[in-house]
Formats: sequence, structure tokens, C-alpha cells
Amino acid sequence: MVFRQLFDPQSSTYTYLLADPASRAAVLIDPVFEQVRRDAALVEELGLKLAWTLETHVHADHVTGAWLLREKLGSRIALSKASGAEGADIFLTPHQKIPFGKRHLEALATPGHTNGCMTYVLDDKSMAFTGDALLIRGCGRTDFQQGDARTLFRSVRSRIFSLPDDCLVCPGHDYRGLTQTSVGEEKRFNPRLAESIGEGDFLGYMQHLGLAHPKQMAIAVPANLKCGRPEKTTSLDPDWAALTYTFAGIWEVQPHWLEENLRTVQIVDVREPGEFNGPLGHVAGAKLMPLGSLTDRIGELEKATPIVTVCRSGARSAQATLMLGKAGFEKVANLSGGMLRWRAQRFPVDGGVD
Ligand SMILES: N[C@@H](CCC(=O)N[C@@H](CS)C(=O)NCC(=O)O)C(=O)O
Ligand SMILES: [Fe+2]
Repeated sequence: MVFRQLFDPQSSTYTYLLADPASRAAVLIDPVFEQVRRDAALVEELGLKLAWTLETHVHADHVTGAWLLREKLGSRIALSKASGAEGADIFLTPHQKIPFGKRHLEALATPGHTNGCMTYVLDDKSMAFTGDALLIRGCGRTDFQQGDARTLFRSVRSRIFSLPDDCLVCPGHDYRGLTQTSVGEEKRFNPRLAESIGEGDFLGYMQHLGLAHPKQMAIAVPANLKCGRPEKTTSLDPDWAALTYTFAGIWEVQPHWLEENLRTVQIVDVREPGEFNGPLGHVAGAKLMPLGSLTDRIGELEKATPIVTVCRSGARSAQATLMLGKAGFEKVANLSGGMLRWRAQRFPVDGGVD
């Protein structure tokens, strides 16, 4: 099983990537709109095909990436019928199975934080994705949307605590940086829901949480009721080149694109002079600005003309794209694979030896 836990620092949301290694079919649980580029890059770098995005519920604190991922990667959107959302491909009912390759998740209804909350349980019951029904030593609040503490108590105790004790619990958020827990651990140590605690105690606890409403609530709830489809569908991605975004957070262009567009960009070679004039040669028209001098010499570059950074392997030049981005240059990309790939693909160089 391919498994990754991804984090959105703005909303403290966890997104989970699961995939069947044989077929490469993948599922993303609770993707975040602002992290779609990152998540799509990871799916592509791991050679996966995103079959589904699943929502554990209609979130109040961030906009889902479901719609944008469907646009980018052709994934299908699923969430519970009880959510009241529109625009999904499948509206799940309790015990429905979501297949990905040879594996599947089963949707359990765990309402209480919202009406439409679902917990997704992996086929072998080794993992449960509880959304905000059960958090690590906590649980989702019940004071807005269709929140109801009594319903939440019963969902957790009957549906989640009946899973095996060693079933890993993967929550929708954690505000302290904790990552995972287990059913057995929460049955013993959850301060609100442990087996020793009664329903009345839980109701009292939940009435006095005293939390401010999520900052994004007025935007997030209506957007999530449409599976994250924005009002205006303008592209957020830069389009000045055939760009790819890496999971490492770097915009890149491939050698063939640079070769076809040599005259429309500033090529900044960040190697040392000995390398620039050495056996690998350099791309015609490249400006030599060693990485260590880039910050001091940044005034030599034009802001309006796109920049492609180059080095031996693409590592130092990736760092250069970040430095230029911080200095306010908006159209910057790294030459993927650097001079090594440029030469391997037999593109011409000035200087250098065969
Ligand atoms: N300060 C956060 C609020 C986060 C919040 O209220 N989260 C909900 C989940 S959507 C919750 O149930 N939190 C439970 C808790 O913080 O204990 C924000 O503005 O987004
Ligand atoms: Fe929530």
C-alpha cells in the first residue's frame, strides 16, 4: 500500500494519499484547494492515477481541492449523500465501498460534527480516516453546521470504537502537530470519549468548548457544498511556459521547451566560471551568475522577461528559482536535469567538448 500523510499549515488539515501499488490506482482523502498543485505533483511523481477524491465532510475551515483535482487529473468526487453537497460524481450511502485497484475503502456514517460526516475504513481494517468525528485525544466541535454532541458520541462509540484496537486512526486535523493514533489508544485515553466516560459527561464537555468560529467559514461552507468549484474559474497556474510543478515546490521547464524558446527568456547559469567554460559547455546566450553572487547581482536581471535557471544537474538552479522568487521575480523556472540532461538529449552548447 502506498500511503502518505500530507499537511496544510493554514488550516491544520491532513490530506491522505492511498494507492494500490500494483494498479497504481489512488485515492486522496480531504484534499485542500491551495495544496492541489503539491498533491497533483506527488501523484504524478509516484506514477499514480488518481481515481477518487473523498471528503470526510463539508469542511468549515478550508475549501476542498476536489473540483480542481477533477479538472487537472480527471479524478472522481465522492462524499456522503447526507452532506447535502452538489456536484459530486457519487453520493455515498453507509457501507458503500470505494474501490481503487485491488483495494477498497468502506464508508461508515459517523455524523455529529456535521450530518454528512463519514469515516473511511480500509478493507483490512488497518486504518480508519475519521475526518473530524474522532481527533487525536479530541473530536470535532458540534456547535455549528448540523453539529449534535449526542449524535457524535454515539457515532464514535458504536461505529469507530467497534473497529479493532490496533486500527490506526488518521484524523482530519491536528492543531498540535500530532499525526496518528489508534482505536485502542483513544478508547483508553481520549479525554472526551474514552470508554470510561458517559454520554452526559461528553455533552457537558462539548457545551463548554468556547472556540471561535473558523476564520474561513463564510467562504468555505458554500464552496464545499459545491465540491470546491470556484465562482470564477480562472486558472491559477502560470502559463508563460510549458511548466511542471514538482512536489519539492519548484517550477520546471524541460530541455526541449528551452531549446524552442531560447530567444524569449533570460537564461541564468548559476555554476562557477570553471564549469561554465568547462567540458559541459553552456546554453547559447546564457548569463553566468554563480549562485553565491546571485543576490548581489540581481539588479542585472529584468523583471518583465521570464528567467530559466541552469546548473550542472538542476539542483543549484532549483535553489536559484526560490531566491529569485523571493526577490520578486514572478516568471522563473528551473531547467529540469540541468546541463547533464541538456547534453544527454543532444541540444547544442557553446564551448564544451563532445
Ligand atoms: N481556528 C480554526 C478553527 C478550527 C476549528 O474550529 N476546527 C473544527 C474542525 S472544522 C473543530 O472541530 N475543531 C475542534 C477543536 O479545535 O478541538 C480556524 O479558524 O480554522
Ligand atoms: Fe470539520
